[in-house]
Formats: sequence, structure tokens, C-alpha cells
Amino acid sequence: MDKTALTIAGSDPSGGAGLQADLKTFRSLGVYGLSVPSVLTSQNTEGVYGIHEIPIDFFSKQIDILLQDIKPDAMKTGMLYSSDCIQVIADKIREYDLDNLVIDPVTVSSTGVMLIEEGVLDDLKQYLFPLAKVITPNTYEASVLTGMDIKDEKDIREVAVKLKEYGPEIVVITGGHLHGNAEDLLYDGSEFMTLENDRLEGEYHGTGCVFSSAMTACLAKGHVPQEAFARAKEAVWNAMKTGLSVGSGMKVLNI
Ligand code: PXL
Repeated sequence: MDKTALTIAGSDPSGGAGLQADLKTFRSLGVYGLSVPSVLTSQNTEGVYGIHEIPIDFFSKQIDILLQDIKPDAMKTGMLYSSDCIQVIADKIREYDLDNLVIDPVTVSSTGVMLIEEGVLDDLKQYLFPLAKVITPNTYEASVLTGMDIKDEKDIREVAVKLKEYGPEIVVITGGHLHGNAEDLLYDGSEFMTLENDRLEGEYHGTGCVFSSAMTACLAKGHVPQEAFARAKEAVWNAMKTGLSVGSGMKVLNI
């Protein structure tokens, strides 16, 4: 396990999403995990009951102290909550010359709670998307980020092209539900790649986190984004198929 990946994300005590899910995913794909919490949540499998920000100076210090010692082979961002957080991350990426950034533009929890302050999506687009190797919105997030409706496959492709204009190298849109199947799309600026599988019954917490951290782990291992995409999709599918009911709310992934 000689490759490292960093997650900067929210803490989810239930371990289904957030940095806890990211760390488990890194480990399951054979990558050593590093983590900086951006925000704490009080939550269980039934929902999010509170959000507590990390003071921005201390958030920044966590990143400095870590990166002065270790340069991760890849990194991801998850729930960032505030615009201040985004500015700090953009500065640190430049200062420490970090590469292989995956951005999961988290907006709302699977139970419907807003996980960001106003203005965060605009700042993500402006300051972080141009630094990203891959962004991984789901169809809802892709639609909010672009202000475009998604009704069919053609719309998803148009939204992917629009998202590419914000500067990431690769756009991945997850969770298209077009023919009852789960379809994910990758766009690299010239070609589209789609991956499809049967939709599973039930509601799962943390699929977006596990998918984006699996992509991050694969980039850390040196896979090209298309290969990382296929491996991440497979990892999520396997973890969903054997999903666990650890609490009385949503299922979590078996990762
Ligand atoms: O699934 C999005 C997500 C990301 N990060 C944290 C979360 C959630 C959803 O609840 O709690 C910390």
C-alpha cells in the first residue's frame, strides 16, 4: 500500500457517507487514506440532525501540517459547507502543487437536508472546478450547477458539455435513471463513455461518497480516468449489492 489519497470532507458518525466512508473505500482499494474534516455532522442512518463548522484557521492548519509532511497521490473533496473552506482548499492546491483532484459537489443529503451554505456552488465552480481532474455530480447536482433541466439522455450530454466549460479535465455524471437502469456518463471534452447496471431496490446512503472516493483511489494508483470510472462503478455496485442495514434508516454500502 504505497499510494496515498486525501479526503477533505464532512464527518458522518454513521460511517455511511463523508470522510469515514471515503477512508474505508480507499482502504478497500488498497490505498492509504489521509483525511481532513471540513465540517462535523451529527447524523445516523435516518438523517442529519446538526452541522458544526471547523473554525477556518484550524481547518487551514490541518491541511498545512499534513501536506508539509505528506504529498497525496490523489485527493477528493466532499461536503465543504462554506465558501471560506473552498478558498482555503484552492490556495493549498496551488501552494503544495497537488494533482489528481476529484470534486464531489455535495449539495444535499440523501435524506433531503441542505449540506452547504448559499453561494458554495458558485464558488466551487469558480475556484475549484478549474483545478479538478474529475468532477462527479449526480444528475440533481449537475442540473443545479448548470441551471439546466435533465429529462433525457440528450439533456445529460448537454449538461456534461456545459460542466466541462467550467474547467475540469473530466466530467462524470452519476445516477441517470433513464430506462429504469442506473447509468453513469463520463465526458472528456471529446468523447462520451457510459456505464449501465440494473437499479437495485431500496435506498442507500453514501453512494456518491463511495463512488468519488473509489475514483480518487484509482487515480492514486495511476489508472487513467476512464479506467478509474469503470473500477469505481464496479466497487459501488458490489458494495450496494451486499449493502447493510446497520440502523433503522437507509442502508449503507458494504465497503
Ligand atoms: O452523501 C452526501 C454526504 C456527504 N458528506 C457528508 C454527509 C452526506 C450525506 O448525508 O453527511 C458528511
